[in-house]
Amino acid sequence: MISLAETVLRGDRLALARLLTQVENDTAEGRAALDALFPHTGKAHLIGVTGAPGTGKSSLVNQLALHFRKEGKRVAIAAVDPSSPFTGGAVLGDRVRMKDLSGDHGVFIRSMASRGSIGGLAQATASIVQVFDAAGYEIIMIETVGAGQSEVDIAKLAHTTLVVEAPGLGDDIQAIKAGILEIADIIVVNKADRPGVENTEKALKSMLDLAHPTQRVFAHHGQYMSAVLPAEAENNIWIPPLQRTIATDGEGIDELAQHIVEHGEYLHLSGDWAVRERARLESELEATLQSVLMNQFRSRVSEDQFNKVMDQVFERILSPSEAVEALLNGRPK
Ligand SMILES: Nc1nc2c(ncn2[C@@H]2O[C@H](COP(=O)(O)OP(=O)(O)O)[C@@H](O)[C@H]2O)c(=O)[nH]1
Ligand SMILES: [Mg+2]
Repeated sequence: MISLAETVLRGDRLALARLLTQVENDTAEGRAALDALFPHTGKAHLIGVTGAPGTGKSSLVNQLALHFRKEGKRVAIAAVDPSSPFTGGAVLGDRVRMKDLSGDHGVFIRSMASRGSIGGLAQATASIVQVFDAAGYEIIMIETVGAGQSEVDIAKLAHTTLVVEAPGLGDDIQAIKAGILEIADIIVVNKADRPGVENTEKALKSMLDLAHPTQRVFAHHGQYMSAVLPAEAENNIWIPPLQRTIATDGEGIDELAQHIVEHGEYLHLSGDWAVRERARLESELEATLQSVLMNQFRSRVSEDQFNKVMDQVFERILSPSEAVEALLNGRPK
C-alpha cells in the first residue's frame, strides 16, 4: 500500500489536505507521515507575515502569492490569523480577491484552527510548514496575528519575517512595545494610500534608529550568531528595509518581493540561513522532547499520587522542587 506521505510527495492535493488534517490533530498517522517526509524538507523559503489585525496582512499575502506565481514558483499559505479571510471571517472584498488564487494548482492555502495553547499552535504550524516544504512548495507564507509571544514563536519558524504596519490604527507604539520590530527583517507600511503614512513611517524609522543596527540584528539570534557566523560576514549586516505598499491595488508588491528575495540571499551569504535552520530545529527538538517526557511522566505517576504531593506543596511541607523529586522517585514523602 502506498503511504499518505508518498502520495503527498507525488503532488496529490487531496492527500495533502488529508495529511494536514492528520497533522493538525496530531494523530499517529500524521506523525508517521511527518517522519517519512522530514528528509524531504529544508528547501522552502519560509516567510512570516505578522502585524495587528486590519493592517492588510491577508491582502499582502494574496498579492505576494500572485507575484511569486507569475515567476512560476509554487506557493503555500498557512493562515494562523483567526480573523483571516482565508478562514472566512472577511469582508466580501477579500473573498473576491482570494478567487485570484483559487483554482491555481500552484497555490495551496490552509487556515489553522486556533488552539488552546500558544505552544500547541506554534508546533502545529511548524508541522504544517514541514508538510508544505516536503510537498515541494518553494515559497511558504505564514500569516499570524496575536499579542506578543504567539507572534514571536511563530516568527521563529520563518527565515524572513515581515512586520506589517498601517497608518491610522494608533497601534504603532503598541506594536513596538511588544517587541515586534525586533523580529522584523522587513517592515511593511501598508495602506500607503491612507493619510498619516508619513507619520507612521517616521515613528518606525526613529524606533529603528534607537537601536544600533548591529545590536538589533544580532539580538534576534541570541548566542548562535557569534558562534557560527563567518567573520567576514560581520560587516555584512542586514538593516530591515521599510517598504510602502498598497495591497488593494498591488503597489509596492514587486519591490516588497524583491526585498524578500534579497533577504533570502543575504541569509545564505552570511551563513545565517543555516543558523536559523539549526535554531529552529533545535527548538522543535526541545519542544518534542518536553512533551514526550511529560507524557512519560504522566503515564507513570497517577493522578492520586500527583494530588497527594500537590497537597504537601500547598501545605508548605514540600517545596516545588522537592515535590518533583518525590514524584520522580515514585512516591511522595
Ligand atoms: N485603503 C487600503 N485598504 C487596504 C489596503 N490593504 C488592505 N486593505 C483593506 O483593509 C482591510 C483589512 O485587510 P486584511 O488583509 O484582511 O488585513 P489583516 O487583518 O491584517 O489580514 C480590508 O478591508 C482590506 O481590503 C491598502 O493598502 N489600502
Ligand atoms: Mg488576515
